[in-house]
Amino acid sequence: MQLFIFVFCAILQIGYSFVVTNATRVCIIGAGIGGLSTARYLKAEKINFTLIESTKYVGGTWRYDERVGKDENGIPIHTSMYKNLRTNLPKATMELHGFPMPEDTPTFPSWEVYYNYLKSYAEHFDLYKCIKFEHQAISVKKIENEWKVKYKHVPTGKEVEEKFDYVVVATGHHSKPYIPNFPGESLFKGNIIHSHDYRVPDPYECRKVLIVGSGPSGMDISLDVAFVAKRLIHSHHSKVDFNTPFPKHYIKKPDIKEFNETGVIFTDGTYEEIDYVILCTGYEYDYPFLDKSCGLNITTHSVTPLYRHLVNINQPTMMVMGLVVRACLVVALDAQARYATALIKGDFTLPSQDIMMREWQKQYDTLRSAGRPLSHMHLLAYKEDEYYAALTEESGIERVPPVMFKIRTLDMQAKINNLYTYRNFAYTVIDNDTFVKSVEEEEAPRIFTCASDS
Ligand SMILES: Cc1cc2nc3c(=O)[nH]c(=O)nc-3n(C[C@H](O)[C@H](O)[C@H](O)COP(=O)(O)OP(=O)(O)OC[C@H]3O[C@@H](n4cnc5c(N)ncnc54)[C@H](O)[C@@H]3O)c2cc1C
Ligand SMILES: *[C@@H]1O[C@H](CO)[C@@H](O)[C@H](O)[C@H]1NC(C)=O
Ligand SMILES: *[C@@H]1O[C@H](CO)[C@@H](O)[C@H](O)[C@H]1NC(C)=O
Ligand SMILES: *[C@@H]1O[C@H](CO)[C@@H](O)[C@H](O)[C@H]1NC(C)=O
Ligand SMILES: *[C@@H]1O[C@H](CO)[C@@H](O)[C@H](O)[C@H]1NC(C)=O
Ligand SMILES: CC(=O)N[C@H]1CO[C@H](CO)[C@@H](O)[C@@H]1O
Repeated sequence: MQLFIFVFCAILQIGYSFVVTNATRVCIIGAGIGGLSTARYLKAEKINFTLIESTKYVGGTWRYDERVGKDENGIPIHTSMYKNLRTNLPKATMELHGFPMPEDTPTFPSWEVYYNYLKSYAEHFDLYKCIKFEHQAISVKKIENEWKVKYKHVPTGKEVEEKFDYVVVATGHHSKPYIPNFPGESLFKGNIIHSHDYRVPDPYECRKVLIVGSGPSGMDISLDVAFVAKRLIHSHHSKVDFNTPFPKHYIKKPDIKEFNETGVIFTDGTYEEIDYVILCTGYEYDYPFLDKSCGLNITTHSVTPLYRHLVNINQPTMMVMGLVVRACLVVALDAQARYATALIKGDFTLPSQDIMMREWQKQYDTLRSAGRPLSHMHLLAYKEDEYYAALTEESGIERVPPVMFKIRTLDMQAKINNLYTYRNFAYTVIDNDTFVKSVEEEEAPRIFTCASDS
């Protein structure tokens, strides 16, 4: 009997595809775009799942919350939204499969318009009743052939343990701030926050503000704060040649050398007096609930080894969604959810663990020999469309059309040309490969309320 079980399990392990029955159980962690999409497709296939979400809400990071720190249940506030945020990608690249946004949606909607879209998505596919709100995953363990997931009802602390065949991790990765240490920062008398806690520009009115970092948040928050600040100092080392006509009170600086009581000395030896610092230094990958038995190696900026940036090679019944960067993340998440569903349903089987590992090792070696950091493992960038093609070729899911990548590329160019005007363009999809770019009516320029620009 024992031998029989062993052989049976071994067969299951080689193919990595269970026969789906009503007994197959999937655990989805997180009800942001990744978790909601996965729930939608599993539900359509009548595959049994449990979706746990630590807050009372769907939509993940898209639900703005004016609070920072902890919520009413003592859980760290997850969202990194700020009040004036508008999407940095046009709506065409942020639409979920077969669920168009309302006609009157602006090309670059506010967080609020987009969040309402996500809520209507959850309503349309009747997902609310499938979600265990205010339940937080606290431990995920692989024991023999099963996943043991422990989760907690946060208001009462009551813990539950459930067994699953598959685990889909969809907890996002824009929530735990990455905070570098700077020499002398403990001397500094001003206030330092991370962009995760940035909400409104009001506290910076007529102040001297230092923004650190030039990622999407660094660029966008710089503009938001510059409207009210007296002086906006932007420290970064991006090699991108931003052509934006910044106002005169926007001052570009290199990296920080050190802080003192009143300000910052930069690596070029110059000094600026500073009242407030906003660190737009990005986020850490953080999956505190994943036990060692999951077989993933998680560092600040990497999660390895993964197949297709999604499947945990050491435990291929676990998927970690949305790790890719420099991509249309929403359509990427949607495609990953369809791929995951096809895998669980048994529409296709994964290659053997050996083959997946060898492929991963090849990518790793290429990266390392090019002297690039491990974090670049998750970079899609110009390989984005190839990624969608590969997902489809392997799993048979409907392909994300190449037009998505094309629009993102042009939007990125427009952003580099002028951060103040890139949202004045509209992108209309014509077919899978083509789109039309047009100029929308320009908004009235916002004025700088403290600094004069003359
Ligand atoms: C400021 C900002 C602006 C952005 N702008 C854009 C944009 O313009 N266009 C674009 O395409 N993308 C943008 N993004 C990227 C954005 O992350 C994705 O659009 C998308 O929201 C990611 O969805 P997700 O489901 O992976 O994660 P999230 O939206 O982060 O959702 C994760 C969910 O998991 C829950 N959770 C976390 N831990 C647990 C746990 N232990 N147990 C249970 N539940 C848990 C959280 O409460 C949350 O609801 C932006 C991100 C940020 C932070
Ligand atoms: C899912 O599985 C559980 C446990 O076996 C069962 O109680 C429940 O009815 C199933 N749900 C569906 C929709 O099949
Ligand atoms: C901080 O350093 C600058 C540049 O050296 C100097 O001008 C300023 O007085 C220093 N501040 C204090 C409080 O020492
Ligand atoms: C995890 O990855 C880091 C970064 O590549 C590496 O230094 C470390 O040895 C790895 N740990 C394990 C257990 O594989
Ligand atoms: C667009 O692509 C989808 C998916 O590959 C395909 O089903 C559809 O026929 C294509 N449409 C056109 C007009 O080519
Ligand atoms: C995968 C599977 O077998 N699903 C079935 C579960 O039970 C419902 C209701 O009896 C069926 O409709 C599904 O096909």
